[in-house]
Amino acid sequence: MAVPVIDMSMLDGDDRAQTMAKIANGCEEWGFFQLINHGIPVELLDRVKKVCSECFKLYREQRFKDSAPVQLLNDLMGGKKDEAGERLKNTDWEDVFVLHDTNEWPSQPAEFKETMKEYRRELKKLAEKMMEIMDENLGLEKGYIKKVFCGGEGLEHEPFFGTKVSHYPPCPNPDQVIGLRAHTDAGGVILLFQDDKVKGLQILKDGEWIDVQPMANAIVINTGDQIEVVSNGRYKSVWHRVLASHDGNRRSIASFYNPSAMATMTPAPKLVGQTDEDAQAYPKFVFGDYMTVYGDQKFLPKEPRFKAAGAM
Ligand SMILES: O=C(O)CCC(=O)C(=O)O
Ligand SMILES: [Fe+2]
Repeated sequence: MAVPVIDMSMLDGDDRAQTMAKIANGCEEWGFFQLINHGIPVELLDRVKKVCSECFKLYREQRFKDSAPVQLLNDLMGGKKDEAGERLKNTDWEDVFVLHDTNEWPSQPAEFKETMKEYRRELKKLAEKMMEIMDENLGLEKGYIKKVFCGGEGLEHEPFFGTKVSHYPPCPNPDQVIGLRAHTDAGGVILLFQDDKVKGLQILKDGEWIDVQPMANAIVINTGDQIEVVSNGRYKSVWHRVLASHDGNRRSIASFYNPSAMATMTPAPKLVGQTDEDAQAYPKFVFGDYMTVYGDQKFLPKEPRFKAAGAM
């Protein structure tokens, strides 16, 4: 069983209908799929890999070696079993920093900022294209999901677009700590450029953890909690996690296209009906409130989060 791989270039030709159906299936049955021939130049992806790896070496590697997870694992292996073991359960073996439109970015290597700016511009366009494909597959008007993310009719809040640059350094004891604990993503559409050699990402499918297989130059798409809400549950936000590994420093660059904090989230009225099957399955809430709840409950099931945000 493998996550679907979809050739996006097929959307332009005679196979459009079939490709749209594959994407619909990816959203409905998997919540994750890999895009190939997505139009992001391989030359740009190569530069992104290079600047992110260099940036890790320059600023992050030593910092990671001094970090709490490394200390805790040392303690555990040195015999402090109970205390360190318990704390490691609430830790991720991950180095991470986030880029968005208004924060400060690393200034080295020299090409970092320019490369990542170009990459984010391309990825944001790809996210919007995927959202239009979802509009069409769900029978919503073109631009519906984006409009909701901007706060609805007549409102023009900026959706949030963030890029998380992660490394999962080699771990001497991957049985004792996980790369990133299991969770579902809070926001809208997530576009992941994962390492083409070192695996680690897994999704929960029919009760089993399965690998999202590394594939050179593919972009992995997954749908977050807010796509689940707008689609009234037709599209699911799926549990996933990252395993730590003994060898290799896994690089992964995840871009998040999320609603504005001010946007009101609720299932699209067109997708809500009168029968038990299509009754409204999610409350109405403000996305900023959802993020407050998510901050405390990221690694817990999502249903209580919807409920808590709806009550705020
Ligand atoms: O690193 C990955 O492959 C996944 C990261 C992830 O799931 C997240 O940042 O939410
Ligand atoms: Fe995630």
